[in-house]
Amino acid sequence: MNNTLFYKSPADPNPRNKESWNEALPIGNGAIGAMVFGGIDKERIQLNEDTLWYGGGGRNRVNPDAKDNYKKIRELLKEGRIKEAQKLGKLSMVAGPDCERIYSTAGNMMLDFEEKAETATDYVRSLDMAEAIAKVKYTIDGTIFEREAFCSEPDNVFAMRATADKEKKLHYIVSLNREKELDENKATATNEISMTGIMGGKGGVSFCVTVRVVQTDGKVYTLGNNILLEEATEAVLLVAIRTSFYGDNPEEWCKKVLDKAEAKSYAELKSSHIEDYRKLYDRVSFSLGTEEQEKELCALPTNERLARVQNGETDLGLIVQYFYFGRYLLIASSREGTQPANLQGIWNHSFNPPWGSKYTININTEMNYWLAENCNLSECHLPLFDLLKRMLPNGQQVAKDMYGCRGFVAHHNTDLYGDCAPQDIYMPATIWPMGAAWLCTHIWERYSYTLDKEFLADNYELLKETATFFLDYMFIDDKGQLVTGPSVSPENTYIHPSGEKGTLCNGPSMDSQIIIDIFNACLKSSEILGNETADIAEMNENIREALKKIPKPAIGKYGQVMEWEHDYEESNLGHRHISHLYALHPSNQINDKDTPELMKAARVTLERRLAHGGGHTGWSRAWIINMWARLKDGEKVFENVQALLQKSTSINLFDMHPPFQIDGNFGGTAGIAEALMQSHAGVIELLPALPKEWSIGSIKGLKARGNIELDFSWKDGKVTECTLRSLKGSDIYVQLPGSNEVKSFTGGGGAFEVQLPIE
Ligand code: FUC
Repeated sequence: MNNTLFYKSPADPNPRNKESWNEALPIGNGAIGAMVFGGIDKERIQLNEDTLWYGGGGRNRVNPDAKDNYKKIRELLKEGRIKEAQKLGKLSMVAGPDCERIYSTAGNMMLDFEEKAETATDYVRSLDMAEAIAKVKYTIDGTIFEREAFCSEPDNVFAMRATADKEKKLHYIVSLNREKELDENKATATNEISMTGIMGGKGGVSFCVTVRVVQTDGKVYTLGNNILLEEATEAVLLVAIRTSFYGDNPEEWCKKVLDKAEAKSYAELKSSHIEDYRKLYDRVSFSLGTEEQEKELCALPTNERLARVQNGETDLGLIVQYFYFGRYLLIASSREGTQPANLQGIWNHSFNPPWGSKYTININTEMNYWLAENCNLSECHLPLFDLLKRMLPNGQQVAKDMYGCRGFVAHHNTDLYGDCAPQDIYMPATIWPMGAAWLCTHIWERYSYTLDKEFLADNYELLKETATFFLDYMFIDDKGQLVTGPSVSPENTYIHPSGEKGTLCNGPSMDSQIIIDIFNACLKSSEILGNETADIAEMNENIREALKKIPKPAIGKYGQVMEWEHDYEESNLGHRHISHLYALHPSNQINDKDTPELMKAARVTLERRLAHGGGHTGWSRAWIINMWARLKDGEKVFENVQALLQKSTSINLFDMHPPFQIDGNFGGTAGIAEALMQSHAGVIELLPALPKEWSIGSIKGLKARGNIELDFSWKDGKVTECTLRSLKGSDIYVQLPGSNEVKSFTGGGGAFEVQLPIE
């Protein structure tokens, strides 16, 4: 039951009701996404396709004056002439146009039924996360109506089967609509309608959405641009969506995909979908509390459970569901060969979504993938590296044109086309040359978990080019340290000793921390790959020299980790970004073995932020959970998981920035895993930050670095059993809660498994 979200009433299917979208249930196959409302007289299926963006790629938006001015800005900043620096930055470094491309909805598929909503009884709609199927069921005049819908990865379609339990009671009219960029909306066969268009902006993709009604005992025909189904007992509705980004002729592609799907029975479509999905989903199972506790609340609809938690109750099962939902969403929005999960995964109803529903890469996109490795969905991580490869040539051009440097740079956003120039005219965020670098730390992260050398070799170029950029770009500042600049500590504001407020600065701490990770990843990768040509050897030598001069995390006057190179006051003490704790999480530069003093400082930092209202966005709260987990504070993990559910979660369990932003879902799931197991410090630590409220539980299938999969259970906070599988034969180092002893196990070369002796 913990795999099912359910509700006793529909989400209002009226597209004018913007609120109810956050009550609908998401399904997806990585490329196609749908929000299922579960309406009675009307059903709305809001559709998405992950390459349906405005405009094309290939624009060079770089401000031609950047190259001649960015070094002047460094000097102004050194001299404390903040206002002048910011003015020059705004005029000479902001790109034109200042906005990247924007993601869009594919539109709505509406189903009109003859029955009146008020006459329905026994209504229930649900999302079965174990099978990735959305379901609706209700009774009208003694007839039970049911629908179930899924997005199939193997068959590339949205499929929905509707049934009535009495013969010939099923009737509906299907139509498609979208408000913009619509060229055609018409019947394309006796059981098929289709809409096509071209997205605005130079090089915009052409798209096609095609719907077909098949496998029915009823009458199917079209009138205008509607499909009518009459006197049926059952019917299957298939939808294909495609844009020219993936290949020519989306219309033809949709037809072919539908022909293929139609040739299979619904049962076949469904079983291949389930089989494909479960290969990923079934790897992990999780429970918290006793079986009785788990059963107790399962009879309550999800919205009621959430309301209870929002009233201060604890619901361990809902935490498990939230964890499952994060994994579910990643599988549904990021499959091999599709686009990475954007700010909304793939689910977006708007033509002008918040922040363009792009890839914001000063935290959000990275957070989307924090769960990919430790929650055993490494394949779902892959689209991110495809995007990075698409960014590379653009980022090389930007490095050259904007900074006169070699290598690869991107700023705080990117889009479908991998645009790397600055985004917006927003001084706290826009001029920040670290986006590609932060994303590239994921290359090393994925390698650490999988030990997949082929993957590392395939992505090494990205690391090398990123490092090359910083070797060219960094400079020695007034403190004699090698730093970035002009840059920002996303998206915070400091107060200069002169009293002036500023965002643009030299040497924000986060930048140095990310570069340290990139440089180390480069050195380690070339050692592993044995690829030291003369060029690479020279670069590695330069990296080693540079590393000596890059500032390490330092402690400021309040005992906090310093956010800037100088110990400035911050103007907003409760700011949602906590960028300077990147070293604590996701990086491991601050940890209790090597840097205990910095661990204390990280705690002070977090407490200061929270005391002043930090964590007010969903993603900020999710990051805080991960940070408390790294600080080994179970109670703070608990408090913040509760707060995430209480303040930043809508009834469909979507994370609310607000508005909906998927990062908090993914970051929240990653943080729950991080509380149960960590492996960033070279040792697998079991239950490093277990809240006392979670004192009984078990988890199967988490992943630790070194390609080690583990299952363990606990009671009263103590591990009762644990199995570790070293899938590539790497040594296992493991530590039980409350003990400093590290147990080590070595295999005979290949994969091996150990059961932990628990005293
Ligand atoms: C960053 C954050 C905002 C928001 C946006 C998409 O700029 O500061 O809170 O999440 O990305």
